[in-house]
Amino acid sequence: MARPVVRPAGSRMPALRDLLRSRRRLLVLTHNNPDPDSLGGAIGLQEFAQKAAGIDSRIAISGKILRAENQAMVRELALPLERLETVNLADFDCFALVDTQPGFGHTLVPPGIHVDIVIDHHLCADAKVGPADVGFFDVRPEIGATSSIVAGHLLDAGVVPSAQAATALAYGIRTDTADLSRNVSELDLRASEYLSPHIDRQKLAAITNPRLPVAYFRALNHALRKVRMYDGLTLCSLGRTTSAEMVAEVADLLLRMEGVRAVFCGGLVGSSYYVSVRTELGIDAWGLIRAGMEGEAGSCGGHGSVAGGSVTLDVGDSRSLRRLERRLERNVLRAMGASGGNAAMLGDRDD
Ligand SMILES: [Mn+2]
Repeated sequence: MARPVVRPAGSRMPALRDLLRSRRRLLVLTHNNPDPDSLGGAIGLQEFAQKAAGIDSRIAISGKILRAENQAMVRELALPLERLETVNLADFDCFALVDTQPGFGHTLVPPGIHVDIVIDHHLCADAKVGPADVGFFDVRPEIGATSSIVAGHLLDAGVVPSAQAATALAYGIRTDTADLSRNVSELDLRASEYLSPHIDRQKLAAITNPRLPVAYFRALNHALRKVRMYDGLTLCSLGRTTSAEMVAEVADLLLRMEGVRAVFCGGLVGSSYYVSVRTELGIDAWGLIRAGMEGEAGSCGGHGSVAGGSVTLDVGDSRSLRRLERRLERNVLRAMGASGGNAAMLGDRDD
């Protein structure tokens, strides 16, 4: 499959290929509740292992595939995902993490395994490993999507991507960069161009616009009633909600509101309070989420205009939830230099 290519100077591809060639079987892991970028990166790395290094691999996930679009991605592209708890780790002599790093709050690395490959684009204060601990450590916060980094390695190896890998990688890039409109680097553009002729357009359309369950509209309706608008800043705590994805989705939607420069959204799922931050160009989302979660027992990560995190609530009653919501709101308002007294509500108005 490989054809000769002129590789850009400084490509890290040969190091990845050589490491994989020295192993027999690779297991690719993502963060919990994998999103399109992590799934795209995982499928792309599987393709790289097969076509550039000639080794077999499998992909194991933990948590659930939550968003309707992400479920459609798995279904339409027939992604070969297995549950981490059903995989026999002794079958593998190589382990990779994509779109996350060991130590991140939303990532489960099974005890006793050594991670050999880390490919990611997040900044995170909780990172437990660095380049010295991992055979191939490729973390580039300046890149919009992990899928772009993986596609770059396929490109540098001269691999012609399958429709499955090209479509998955392209959808990963598309979701993490909001259609190449935010956090975009030269590599994101180059990767998109490389993948474009190999994408299954029909499947991509089916993934982008899946039917949505009634429960989705109920959760959205509930969320919109909780929106609090300050000058340039919009906050929304969904209270108890269906999934972390719902929190992220509401945050994406609210950033589109006229005049809004930053969005801070949260919602409780089980005993975890998930936070999503979205910002306009010029406001650092990671800085804002760190300011918001100051003093809380939680973890967060992000890059550019997108950040996410979670806080564990030991007592998940509504009083502790409300107290947490108030603490976060106070911190965020202070960080944005806004005053707490003048919120406008979106819901419960007759106009
Ligand atoms: Mn990503």
